[in-house]
Amino acid sequence: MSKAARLRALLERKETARIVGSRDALTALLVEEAGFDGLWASSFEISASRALPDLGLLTMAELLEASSHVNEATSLPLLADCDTGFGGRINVVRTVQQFEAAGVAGVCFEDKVFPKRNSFLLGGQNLEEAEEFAGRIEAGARARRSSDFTLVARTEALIAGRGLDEALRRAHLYADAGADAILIHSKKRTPVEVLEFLQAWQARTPVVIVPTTYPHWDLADAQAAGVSMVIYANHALRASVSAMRDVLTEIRVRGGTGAIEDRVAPMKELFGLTDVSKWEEWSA
Ligand code: SPV
Ligand code: MG
Repeated sequence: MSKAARLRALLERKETARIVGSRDALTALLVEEAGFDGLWASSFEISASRALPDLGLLTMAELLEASSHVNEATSLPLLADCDTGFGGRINVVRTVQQFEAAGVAGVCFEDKVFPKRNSFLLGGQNLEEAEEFAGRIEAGARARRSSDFTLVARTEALIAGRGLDEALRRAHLYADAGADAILIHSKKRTPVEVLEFLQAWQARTPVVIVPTTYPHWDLADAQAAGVSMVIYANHALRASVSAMRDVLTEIRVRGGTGAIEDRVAPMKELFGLTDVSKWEEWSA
């Protein structure tokens, strides 16, 4: 089964799938090792790992390169975060062509105006006109070579404070245009507005969520409510930042690495993760 077919099967199965934000190949390996179903090439994480804010600064080629590294590291399917699609319809078409050719399983586009701002930043959000965005989805759907390649349309209507009716209107337009799944994003501290959306949506397509601000919503409850896929979008990066800060402070304060030696992964573990013995067989 191709990675694209596997992503599609994850979205269509009964059990809620869980995918994890991965900014690089090593993160992807750890996500696979931990037993998750797939990967999310997060524009927030990839930007942050280059010390850049998530403001649509990275080009399509930069996100494609980072996504390819993530994709090649494991056999898990990758859903790539392609922000607003880097322009108009023709840019979405080329994005679909390039990501599909790279073996990525699917792409996600969001209905904000370029350059987008991360959904959790304070301040307003500019939504793209719904019909214009639907046109991009329609063009992207036509541009793919394999019908298994997944197109996720993400509406930011709730993030922009435009309410449930507007979120539903947009989601229906995007599904009419050929989106395979809808990502409904919310920045509320509870899943209340996502639940309202799910109830009204009636499973017209699979629904994807990013529960960053409502982390206590039980997976079983999300599944019962009809969520097809959960994205843990940024936790591996945030865990790394916390761990690196702690260790670096301690090394500086203590004047050496002795005290933290048993808190960092042994070199042997990295040799294993990077498959050094397999590579050395080539030179033997
Ligand atoms: C990302 O991880 O880049 C996302 C999710 O798009 S969010 O940060 O919630 O916008
Ligand atoms: Mg993003």
